[in-house]
Amino acid sequence: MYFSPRFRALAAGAAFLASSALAHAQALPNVVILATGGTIAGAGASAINSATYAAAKVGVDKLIAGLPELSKVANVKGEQVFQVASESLTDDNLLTLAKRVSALAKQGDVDGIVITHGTDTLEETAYFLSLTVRTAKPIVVVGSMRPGTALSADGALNLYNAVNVAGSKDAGGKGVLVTMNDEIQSGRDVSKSINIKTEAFKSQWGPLGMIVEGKNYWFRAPVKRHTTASEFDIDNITALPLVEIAYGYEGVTSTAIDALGQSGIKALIHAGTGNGSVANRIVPNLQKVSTAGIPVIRSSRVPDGFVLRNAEQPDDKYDWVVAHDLRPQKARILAMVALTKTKDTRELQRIFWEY
Ligand code: DAS
Repeated sequence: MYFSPRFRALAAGAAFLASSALAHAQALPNVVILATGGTIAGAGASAINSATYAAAKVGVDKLIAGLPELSKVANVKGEQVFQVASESLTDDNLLTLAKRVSALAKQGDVDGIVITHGTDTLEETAYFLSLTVRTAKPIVVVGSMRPGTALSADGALNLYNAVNVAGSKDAGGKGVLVTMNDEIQSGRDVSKSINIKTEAFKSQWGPLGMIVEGKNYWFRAPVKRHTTASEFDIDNITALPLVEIAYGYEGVTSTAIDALGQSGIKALIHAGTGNGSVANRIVPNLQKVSTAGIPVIRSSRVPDGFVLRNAEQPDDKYDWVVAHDLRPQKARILAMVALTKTKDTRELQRIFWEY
């Protein structure tokens, strides 16, 4: 078969381009994006609607197609796990998501995982994954405060940063991470602290690092147990025990505590005032919960600081557990996970010191 010099030159050029593209793809990390909904998948009626919009509208393939820069930093695949606003996620959703993350993390052709998520309960999902997914590969949870249709939307850069971090070898072994507003936060420490600004996610212990133009700058590493150092494994968890939160405030009555104590919960988080303090008139009600075999865990409604054991409340005397620096919603996540192994209050207190 005769081929003209021109044809042979074109064929050689095409082969070179194909091999270069393959080499480029092979050089890039493989990152899977698991989409669950939220504002990062939201859409508003006009560009000025930065706060009025519908969450969980845009599919993962459209999110990826709308960000061609991703293909320069990773080979990206998307999966639509859920399409909901995160305030509506359930404990069963948490189990499903974590099991999918765990399965993907075991695959040799997956280098990192990104979860796009609503910002309302992003902090709980990130902590749950950090406690239960046994992998040293980067897992990054990301959301946005504005929908992609809004002026100065933050989702695109947050997602670009998340994929960059998930594909970075130096992001491994740091627990589950959260990339919001140029910062790389610890999934354990971070909470949504402001509900109408893009600089919404804070940790009282500060971010682990920052990401600028696709480069990670690290300033600290987590010291609490997580992922491969965790004693918990999502592959061995089939259900999460029911744990609820009772809020403390001036004039509080025992109505909520009494009702929760009868509701079949397996632990009660008390979001107390100040140092996790409990109004003296409801101590007997909490003691009734404890003596019913339901561990009482003292957290605080105060965002920062940490609850001291036996400081203003006699925890040893009442056999209560303290949640340390965990906000009530985070304490609930750890309590659910811990209760899959033990309800012994001394063991629970150890777990709250270590995770
Ligand atoms: N409703 C919020 C949520 O899905 C929207 C957001 O901020 O992501 O968490």
